[in-house]
Amino acid sequence: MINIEVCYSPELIHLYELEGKIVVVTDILRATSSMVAGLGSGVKSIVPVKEVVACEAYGKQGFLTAGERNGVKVPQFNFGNSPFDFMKEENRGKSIAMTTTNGTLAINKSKGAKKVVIGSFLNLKATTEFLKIAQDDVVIFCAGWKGRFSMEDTLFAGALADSLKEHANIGCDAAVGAIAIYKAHENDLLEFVLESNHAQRLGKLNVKKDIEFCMEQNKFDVVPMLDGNFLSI
Ligand code: 3SL
Repeated sequence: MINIEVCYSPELIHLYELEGKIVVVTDILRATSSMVAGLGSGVKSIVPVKEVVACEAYGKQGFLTAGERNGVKVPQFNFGNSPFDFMKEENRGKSIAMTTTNGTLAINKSKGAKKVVIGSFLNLKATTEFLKIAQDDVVIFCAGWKGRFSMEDTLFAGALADSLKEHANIGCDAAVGAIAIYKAHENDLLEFVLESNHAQRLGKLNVKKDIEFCMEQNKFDVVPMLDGNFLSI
């Protein structure tokens, strides 16, 4: 039986053994939702980088550039962090360099794992099926917000752990807690997330439609995976 753990923050990931395991990175609002939406809509690859300057360097090599700081588009980039930007027809077949406050940082902190995959509600079922077949131990890694716990990532961790629990050992209290929070709110997920700190932050930036879209389930049958520095499907 596989073992499932949940890590609530990049500040805690050093406490987890990643070697030989699959890490599922999640940043529901909005980085991993945008990645799934983009790659599921024909984007060729995404390079997640930690810093704006690294993204700009990829831009000079012909990559599209995307990302935010504090939720706001980096001015010199092609687009910000809205899933609707990533799904644009004109991005098909293109490669995007992306940097975000928390999501791309978490991906870069996962690189010691056997495999790093990208999870969101948009590809929940596909991620579940992938993990059932892979049969490796799993760490669900919540990107959080600047080192803090975030409700939307925890809900996804709970949903994913819950969907695997008949095939897995729930290996830590963080996973038990995430499942309990998810089960308490599985029928009012969007309403509950709209009350979260980050949804409130994004609400001030006028991107409620992004939040609603990121909470939709199973719109994409893809599991983006990191190969070197590149995410692709
Ligand atoms: O922190 C991140 O990675 C972003 O997803 C944050 S935001 O939703 O774009 O503000």
